[in-house]
Amino acid sequence: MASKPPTGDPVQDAPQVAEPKHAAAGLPAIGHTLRIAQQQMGVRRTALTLLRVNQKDGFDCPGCAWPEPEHRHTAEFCENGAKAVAEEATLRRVTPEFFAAHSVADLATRSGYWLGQQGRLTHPMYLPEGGEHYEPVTWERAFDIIAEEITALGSPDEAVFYTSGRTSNEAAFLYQLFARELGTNNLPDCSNMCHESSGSALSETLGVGKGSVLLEDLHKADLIIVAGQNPGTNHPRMLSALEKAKANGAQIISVNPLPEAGLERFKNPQTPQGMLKGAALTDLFLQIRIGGDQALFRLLNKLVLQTEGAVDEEFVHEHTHGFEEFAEAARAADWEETLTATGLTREEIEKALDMVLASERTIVCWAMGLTQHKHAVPTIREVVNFLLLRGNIGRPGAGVCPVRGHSNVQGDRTMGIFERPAPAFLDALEKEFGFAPPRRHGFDVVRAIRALRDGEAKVFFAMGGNFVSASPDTEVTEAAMRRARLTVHVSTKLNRSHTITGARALILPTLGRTERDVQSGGEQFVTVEDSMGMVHASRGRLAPASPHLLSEPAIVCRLARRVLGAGSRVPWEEFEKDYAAIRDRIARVVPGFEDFNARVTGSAGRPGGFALPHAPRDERRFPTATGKANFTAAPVEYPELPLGRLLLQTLRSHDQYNTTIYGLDDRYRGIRNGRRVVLVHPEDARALNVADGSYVDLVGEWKDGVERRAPGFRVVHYPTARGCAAAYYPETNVLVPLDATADTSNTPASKSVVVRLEQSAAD
Ligand SMILES: Nc1nc2c(c(=O)[nH]1)N[C@H]1C(S)=C(S)[C@@H](COP(=O)(O)OP(=O)(O)OC[C@H]3O[C@@H](n4cnc5c(=O)[nH]c(N)nc54)[C@H](O)[C@@H]3O)O[C@H]1N2
Ligand SMILES: Nc1nc2c(c(=O)[nH]1)N[C@H]1C(S)=C(S)[C@@H](COP(=O)(O)OP(=O)(O)OC[C@H]3O[C@@H](n4cnc5c(=O)[nH]c(N)nc54)[C@H](O)[C@@H]3O)O[C@H]1N2
Ligand SMILES: [Mo]
Repeated sequence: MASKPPTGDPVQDAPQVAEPKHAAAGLPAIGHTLRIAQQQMGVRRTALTLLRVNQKDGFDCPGCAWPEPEHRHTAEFCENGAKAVAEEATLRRVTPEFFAAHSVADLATRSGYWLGQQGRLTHPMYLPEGGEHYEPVTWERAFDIIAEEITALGSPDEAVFYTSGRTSNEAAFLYQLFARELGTNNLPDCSNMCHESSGSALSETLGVGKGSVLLEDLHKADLIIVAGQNPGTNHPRMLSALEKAKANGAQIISVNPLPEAGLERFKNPQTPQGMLKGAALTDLFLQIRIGGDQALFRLLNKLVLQTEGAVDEEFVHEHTHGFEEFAEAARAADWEETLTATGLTREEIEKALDMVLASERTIVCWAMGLTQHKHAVPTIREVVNFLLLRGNIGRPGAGVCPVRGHSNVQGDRTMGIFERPAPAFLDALEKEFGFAPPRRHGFDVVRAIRALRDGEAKVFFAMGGNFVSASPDTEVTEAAMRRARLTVHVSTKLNRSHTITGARALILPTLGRTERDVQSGGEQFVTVEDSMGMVHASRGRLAPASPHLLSEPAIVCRLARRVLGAGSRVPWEEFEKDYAAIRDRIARVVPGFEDFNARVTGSAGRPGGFALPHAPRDERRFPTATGKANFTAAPVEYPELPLGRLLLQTLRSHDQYNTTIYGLDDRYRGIRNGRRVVLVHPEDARALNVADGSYVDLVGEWKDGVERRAPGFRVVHYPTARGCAAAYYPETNVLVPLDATADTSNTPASKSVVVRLEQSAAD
């Protein structure tokens, strides 16, 4: 039997703190996973479901975007993937009776954890203007309401269509098609808050905004640098790849303000040796100050340039542009400034240089620790400079590896979910469907919030996600949402975004990855693209959480038919009936998807799927403005830290998936039973006079002078880099100013927030 959801709230947040761990995974991880899974699903369903994750005829793990090895054991699942599955396949239900018992005002006082624990949404629900409770509504009426509000707009650009990264290729393609036939490019997505900085930096320098390595490249590398990423928690299956790379002789440098357990040692639960002892992963740990990465790579580049024979002259000459200007900037890199920016020692940087020079094949992996800073784009460009110098792009065992978050966030972009679509993509849509898509750029996440705040956007529609909690500047974002005429969420689970609504609101419940999707044309499957550009099928097997759910593609098709009417050029009915018809169109519009249906279903469909073409990786061809790989030379930046302040990064605990909270523990960091903790170096804590165990308010300081306060955080003395602090998101999103974003990519700078600590009133 599955257990009942918690009833009381706020759930008692009373953090207990022990020593952080030095290894990830292993037996306790599996025990812990099964406990969480069985609470949600019961024993039988747990066994049935977990066996299907990432199998050839099963569903794609909704956990993360890390790719699948070609041969995998039946029981190979990771702890956090299993938690993501259990969260979706839970037996708990949120029914119309639940909404009758809880007003929206009541739900708005609940924690995100409590909301998520209530279970799966079962019926479409409607909150009428002035209403206090959501009421059940038919699908027809729900689409009528949306059509009414969209038709009343002065322009289609007053509607915003958000996407989170679990949406399948098929649903994403239809969704952008609907928005564009309606007449807007307002397609913000979670990528805007995630790897947008990677996309911006990579498309400018390499011509493709995606990673250039495949899984097998990791196994062949001599050196893997993992910067700004915590794979032990967020991409646990990556640890197996790092273990294999090590076994093949690779060295690993980890660059991080925190000593993350997963990168220290990996206890592979799949092998007996791994379980006992575990493999040490990191050979060199560079405990960098927050935001110091650009300075670090710049200095390494200078040192490489100064080393006789270290530059791959032939590659630079043949394939790159802008070398001289870059080299001049790099030569000006200064040791003193770099030591200040990074907090590292000269010896550490020299040790790193030796490893760099000894490596013939180098890969740099990164995630949010690099992308969510004001200078994120120049930082990632500097990583590209670093790889170009030694010809580490476009050959086996080398390249750029931005490790994506949501399981299909990369695929959604490939399908056209983007507020600034390439003209070639729009041309292809126009040719295929015969309507003229809008060419004006749309709103990204931050601009969408401003538009809602300023009354320029009036309808907000979300395909998944939890916009209100994931977005920065919580108070500003919530006020912006409340100004909307209509807010609509296509969701599997209850979350805070359902409680902070426009004048009218709808919740449209949908099928999850694990569930069987039957349409009038028969049983359907969908496809996804992983972090390395591999496309494969995903087929759910469980009975849907409720008979009233519609799939995401069906929701878009019915919505489009209702809103666009007979004038639409798109055969929506045909698409809803059989998703193969959608894939046929994708094959004609999106390069790399030729013969899509045959390749993804036929005998050619390997378990890992098929690889999308990637010109820099496959043929050292760089589709940039110059036709070459571009070196770039930006001034070195790093965050300024006023005296008596700390630089706060907002990150994930081990028991959460973004805004979905699985539990209150962060096991590897030694924290239990609470999330309102702030990790501070003991020396900094002493200087600031905050004892371990005392309670403080985190107070943001930003140039607009507005006070942003997150109250009541327990101080934890923790071995982070000096001057730096860490606390969990989404609780700390109140501190991230809407206007504090990365240059070029406009990604919220949620990894470098200047804060002061104030003794909490109640302490
Ligand atoms: N279980 C689980 N899996 C997930 C997610 C989840 O929430 N839970 N989220 C998914 C999503 S959408 C994403 S985008 C990924 C996120 O994956 P990660 O990027 O690993 O997630 P974060 O917890 O934000 O961790 C950021 C890491 O960067 C480090 N860091 C912070 N600032 C800096 C810096 O200035 N320089 C350097 N070098 N390091 C820095 C932090 O100490 C931390 O180790 O994970 C995906 N997978
Ligand atoms: N301060 C701070 N803010 C951040 C970050 C940070 O590191 N620090 N990270 C940013 C990043 S990297 C990201 S990606 C964003 C995440 O932003 P989002 O993607 O918007 O947020 P999630 O928490 O992943 O969304 C969870 C919700 O998705 C719904 N859901 C789950 N599965 C499905 C499905 O299959 N279909 C549908 N329709 N709905 C589903 C459920 O209702 C659930 O409540 O947050 C960003 N915000
Ligand atoms: Mo993400």
